[in-house]
Amino acid sequence: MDATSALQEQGFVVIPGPARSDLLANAYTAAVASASSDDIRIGSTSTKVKDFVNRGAEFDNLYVFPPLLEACCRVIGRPFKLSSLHARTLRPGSPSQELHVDVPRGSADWPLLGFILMVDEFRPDNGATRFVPGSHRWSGTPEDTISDLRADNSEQVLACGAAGSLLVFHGSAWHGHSANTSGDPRRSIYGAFIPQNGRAGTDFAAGMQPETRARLGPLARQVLAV
Ligand SMILES: O=C(O)CCC(=O)C(=O)O
Repeated sequence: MDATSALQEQGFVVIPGPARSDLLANAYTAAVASASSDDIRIGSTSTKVKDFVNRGAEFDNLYVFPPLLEACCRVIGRPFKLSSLHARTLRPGSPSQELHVDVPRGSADWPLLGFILMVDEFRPDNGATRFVPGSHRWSGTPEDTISDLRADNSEQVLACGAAGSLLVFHGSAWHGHSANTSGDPRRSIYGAFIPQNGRAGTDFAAGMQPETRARLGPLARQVLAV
């Protein structure tokens, strides 16, 4: 199945990403190490660092990557903008995340196009994102339908890929990270696009650093709505 059909039929697809995996890993390490504590959130399974629009030129080509914008055109189908771009390190020993959808149908932020850039390889043992294929077309949500949202689902499929791969998905697809039973962190940069009239998770205009603004071309300005 080609990438367009996979996204349409299954609700997710893994494609080659925009950056060399070794350069990406180095840039991620440096960006996370230099983040101030205000920008870091330590959750129960993951450590997150916000706003990767302002953490270096190495990340600029991600949110204007042509296959990602083409996926937005197909899934969102009207003018869209970037809503968020964060880093997530899923710590070793973390349990599965609850199956969920990213926004409710009917919200101004729907349809949402999600993406996850795999800084490390995503494998069955390190928390690869799990999806229930085709669920983006169902009207029900996991909360309405499933009693144990963390349990393995009989229909779930793991979105595995080499470091540097890009996972692109429909925000209505039932998904969540699986358990990281490996001894290593699983690192990623993740974000979402929403319709232009939706409410972005990050106000990129307010947080824009002068050096970032100086690098932005017309396409990036449009995508960031700045
Ligand atoms: O990192 C992942 O594999 C999925 C994360 C996710 O779905 C979320 O945080 O909403």
